[in-house]
Amino acid sequence: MRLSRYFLPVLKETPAEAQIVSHRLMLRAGMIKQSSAGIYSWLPMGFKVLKKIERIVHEEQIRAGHVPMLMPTIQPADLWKESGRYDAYGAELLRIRDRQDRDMLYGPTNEEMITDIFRSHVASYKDLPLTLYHIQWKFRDEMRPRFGVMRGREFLMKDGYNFDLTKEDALHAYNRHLVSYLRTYERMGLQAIPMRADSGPIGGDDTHEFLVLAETGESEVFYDAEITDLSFGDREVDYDSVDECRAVLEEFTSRYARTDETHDADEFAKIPEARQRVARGIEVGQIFYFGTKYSDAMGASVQDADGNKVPVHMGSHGIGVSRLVGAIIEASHDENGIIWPEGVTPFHCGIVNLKQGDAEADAACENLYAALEAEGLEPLYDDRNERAGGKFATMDLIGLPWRITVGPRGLKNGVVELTSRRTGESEEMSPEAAVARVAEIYAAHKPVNPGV
Ligand code: 5CA
Repeated sequence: MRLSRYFLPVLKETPAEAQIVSHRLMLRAGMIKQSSAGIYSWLPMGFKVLKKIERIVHEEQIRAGHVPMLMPTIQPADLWKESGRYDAYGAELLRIRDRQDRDMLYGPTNEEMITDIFRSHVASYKDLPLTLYHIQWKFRDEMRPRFGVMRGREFLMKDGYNFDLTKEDALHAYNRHLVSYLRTYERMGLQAIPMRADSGPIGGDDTHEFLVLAETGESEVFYDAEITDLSFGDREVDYDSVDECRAVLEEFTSRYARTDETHDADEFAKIPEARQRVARGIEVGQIFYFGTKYSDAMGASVQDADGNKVPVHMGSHGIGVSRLVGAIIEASHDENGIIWPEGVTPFHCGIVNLKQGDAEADAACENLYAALEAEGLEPLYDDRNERAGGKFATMDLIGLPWRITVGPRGLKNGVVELTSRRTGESEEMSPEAAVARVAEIYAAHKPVNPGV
């Protein structure tokens, strides 16, 4: 993409309404525009990051054996009356009436709808286990939408639902989700810690939230410092193996780590004092096992091997896709702007032309652009007639992890400059070497297809 043809409405001033750094940077970098409280348009660069996150979520869900689909945003109220949540959910549920006077709602989550789909089409234990998921916009009429996309009213969520014959099978689905989530967040450059939480309006006894530690997080968390030494890395886990998934769950959940909702001061006190941590975190996902809550209420059962009709055991599992954009920025920025992890960066590499209009500099930039594209990478070329200082400031603000700077002086010696946004370190090398280096860096983050 050439910046002169893109739509990147960066702001010079820091917007007064934004209280936390990710919200400020998303506005300043021209990623989002508020349309009304807690509802945003995703401008081109914000949209690109959102799609990259979505793509990683899809890839890891499919790797875990979960099946993608799409349910509508608007749901009939009747389904929610069946489960009892139409009244129980409270004011966060946006109730709508259509022209036929039918009660509808904008879905805040999809347990009822997926249970309805399941009961209409599945009748035998032979069709289990099954996990269906979608990535769809949700609406919750939050009392206090704030912090930009962090607590929106309209937000994008991955929500998945497992259907199993027995509690043991459903607990395996729970563990499998935990493993796949660890892998998902790791690919986004995040450490997200599973913590014992409260299940709220979704219901059930077993639930973990995944929290990214950040001072601006909305949740207060209590944990054993040893937990931050754990890293999932790029290990391969056999998702069909009950033992392998359980081993990962035990490794990542055996130490004390809880949100304030489930915090137990006596248990916490048993941790050696030097390891006790009280901090704040951003909830980027949550997994639930709620047994037969919805299948009992809505008659979702299958025939078991003996011919008995039994209700299915279920769980639901969410990832805050749009919230993750903010969470990643909270975890990765400096005073000059965003620092995207390679896995989610909107463009792989910036190209800054120090002397636009200089025949040699222009040609070198065009060649770099073509060579990066030939490697399957997406460069963002700042080809505007602007001063170098302004171009650098924009690149730092929008946070591409790598930048190649091209100027007449370097070109005389056959070199360009490759700069890391994270460390600020620069190295001179030939244009070919710079392209090869950038391609090598991204080999571990194989370029992601836009869209699904
Ligand atoms: N049905 C279950 C799991 S599919 C569910 O709705 N879980 S949830 O309520 O925990 O939401 C899943 C994730 O969506 C949360 O972990 C959080 O990351 C994200 N989320 C929830 N509310 C908001 C909001 N108002 N704005 C942005 N993201 C949100």
